[in-house]
Amino acid sequence: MFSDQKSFQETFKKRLEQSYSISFDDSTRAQQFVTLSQMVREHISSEWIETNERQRQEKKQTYYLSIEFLLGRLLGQNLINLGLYETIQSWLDDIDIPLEELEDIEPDAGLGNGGLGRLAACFLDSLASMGLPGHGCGIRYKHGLFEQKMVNGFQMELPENWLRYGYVWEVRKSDLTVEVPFWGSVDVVEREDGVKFRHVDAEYVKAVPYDMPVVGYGGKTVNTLRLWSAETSSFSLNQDVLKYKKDTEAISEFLYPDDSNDEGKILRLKQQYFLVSASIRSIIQRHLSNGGELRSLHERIAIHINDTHPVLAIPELMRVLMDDYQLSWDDAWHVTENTFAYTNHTTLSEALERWPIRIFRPLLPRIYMIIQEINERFCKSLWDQYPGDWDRIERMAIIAKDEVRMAHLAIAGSHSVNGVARLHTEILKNREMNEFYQFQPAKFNNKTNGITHRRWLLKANPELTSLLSETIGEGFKTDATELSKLALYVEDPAFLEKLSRVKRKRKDILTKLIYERNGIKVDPTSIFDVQVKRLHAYKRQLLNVLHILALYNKVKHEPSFHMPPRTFIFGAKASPGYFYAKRIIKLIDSVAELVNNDPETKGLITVVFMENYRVSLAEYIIPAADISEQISTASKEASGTGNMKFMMNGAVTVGTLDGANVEILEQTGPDNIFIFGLKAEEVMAFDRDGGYRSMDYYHHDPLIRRTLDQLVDGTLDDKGLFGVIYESLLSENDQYFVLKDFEAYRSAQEAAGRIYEKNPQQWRKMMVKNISGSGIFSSDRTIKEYASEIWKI
Ligand code: 26W
Repeated sequence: MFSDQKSFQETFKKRLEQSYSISFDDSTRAQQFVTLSQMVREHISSEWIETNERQRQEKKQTYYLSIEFLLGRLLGQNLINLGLYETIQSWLDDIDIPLEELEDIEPDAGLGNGGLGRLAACFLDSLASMGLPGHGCGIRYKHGLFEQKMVNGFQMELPENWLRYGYVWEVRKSDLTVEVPFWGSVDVVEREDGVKFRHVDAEYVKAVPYDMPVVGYGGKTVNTLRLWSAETSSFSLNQDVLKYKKDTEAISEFLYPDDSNDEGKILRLKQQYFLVSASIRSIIQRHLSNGGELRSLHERIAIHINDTHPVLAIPELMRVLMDDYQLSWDDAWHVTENTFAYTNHTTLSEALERWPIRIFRPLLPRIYMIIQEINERFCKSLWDQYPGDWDRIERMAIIAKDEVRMAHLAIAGSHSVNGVARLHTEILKNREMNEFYQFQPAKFNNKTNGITHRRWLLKANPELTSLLSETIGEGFKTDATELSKLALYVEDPAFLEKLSRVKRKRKDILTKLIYERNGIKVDPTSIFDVQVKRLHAYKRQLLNVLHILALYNKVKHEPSFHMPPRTFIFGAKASPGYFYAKRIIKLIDSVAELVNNDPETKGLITVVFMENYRVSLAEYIIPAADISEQISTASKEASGTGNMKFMMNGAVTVGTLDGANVEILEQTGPDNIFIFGLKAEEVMAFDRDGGYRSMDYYHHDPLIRRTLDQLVDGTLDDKGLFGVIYESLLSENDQYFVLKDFEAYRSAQEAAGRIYEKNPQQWRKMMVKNISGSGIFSSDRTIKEYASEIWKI
């Protein structure tokens, strides 16, 4: 099919005509996209089968359980990983089809929200690319993360619909369907070998797997991402069939359904159990069919729990081993503890999952019982270590205060607990999880996040990829640490010139896209200053936008003030129920209105909010950035992964010493990054002891005062829209230290602008240092660490 141009073109045309009963000349880009993708999928299938066969012999496999997989588009990436991209591009070109246009037809598989889901996708790519036996398990949401529509500067949410035209990359495997029980009660059965339990009168939901191929670079390994879809089961005899159908299908309908009421909470809990119950049983079936023993399951299988969402896998494995296969508690626990490893992705306490017992117990009666038993044994072991310390035991218990604490269950049931950047892991050990760390220090370890350079460099930035290839050879494609070779060229003017031409090319492409999408003409010679990530108070998009407003004020009121032209680019979705975050989006829009249209700042300050930020948009934005905004309140960002993507594409970071920025600084050196603001220690000291008064900054800094006043004096709107933001900064004492860090941020930005404008050669060297230091942030490095230190694969 892909062996020579002629047979490729013939097959392509013939299949197009046969599938759509249409002549090739009349076919649409969408039809061409589907046809090409189907051909690629078929091409993959033999390697896919072979990988499966090979892995049956493998000593040990990993399963990565995650409620999110943020894959983005697959056609282009698969072609790259198969080594076919450029070939197919030219063969299609020959029949007047631009491959990029076909790629643009593909909807993003947007089954995730942010960093956690994208990390899971990068990990799958690295596992397959390094030939490791590692598979993903997730949910096939009918609708991924909502589509963001901007209406008068307000975010509106539309249901996303990636399956609308069918999805070429999946294979439905009805024969591997699993039944998942909910509700009902637990029966006690007396048997010769003791008391056994049985979940009875349950309502069953059918979990149907859809498999997606995960093609590794070089095409030798094709792993599997198995996504489960919920369907009605004939095992359930229901009074109210329509209600049962609706309730069942809701399980795999939406990612993160609204959980502000009990009904929503039940649905989320159902999703979590649905994912883990189906996954655990399919993992065990496969293990047994390979001739494996259950007592030594942990020697053949490692299961990773991505944050707490899949943590019910722990009691579920216990249940299956005991109730279905008659293992004793102790044997089952030994297997379970040694099978699971858990990653924490946040220190924000509001994101730590806890389920009210009143919701949990009726929905999952047998699982609840097992968690009670785990809790009792866990508390007993705490008692042995800390006799009489009731308070500590209550703080550490898995069930307490009428709630099930998912993180505590994860720690108790796993042999490994890791954070996602060095600073984050230290904070877990010393603060958030300190008592657990004291109790079992050996469990805790760090695995600094990474990103797959195959998507974020080879795919997203072909221009930079070719320049790198011609400069340092192709080795970096398989071993990203070879990017360090680039450091040799930091003084090479010819290379620096080429590098800046590549950046300019990417900026031109983005400039065109911004014009198409936003109708705004931006200047590609201006500084592209970019902040794209989930909208959250701790990430401080607010600091960025207030700084823009302050610059506007300086231009208007300080005659001697000078700044180089800047284009501030934002992309962010706010969680639908997160009122404050949505208001910040509106603020960005209002500031854009003001500065983009004022004759005094027009062309000097431009603000662009790009709608519906997602993986495929990130692939356009990141390669075009000059400045990467990583400005979270220190101690709050677990790691960040966008920071790494920007660095690898030659953007220079303006950032706080938070998350992985700390490790980025080590790679670039202090002269090639703009670090500012409070340190994590200082933030945590203020959080603990108080002593910060935001009002002082308002009173003592005229620029801050003028800027904040504009939130409420009608400059931006006359309906009082931004009062809540004003209040959060002043009457609510600025929880995220926006005002405290303001001056340091302003001055870091000024320093960056000065170098960009006055010393472009130095700026280019900074770009080189960022690219050459970024290899360590390939997820290949991260996955090697997981594989050797945690999974032992
Ligand atoms: C509904 C519960 C819940 C809470 C928080 C779901 C999802 C979240 C976040 C969106 C989780 C997340 O994406 N965390 C990010 O994980 C990245 C990968 O480790 C880190 O780089 C980011 O710092 C962290 O915020």
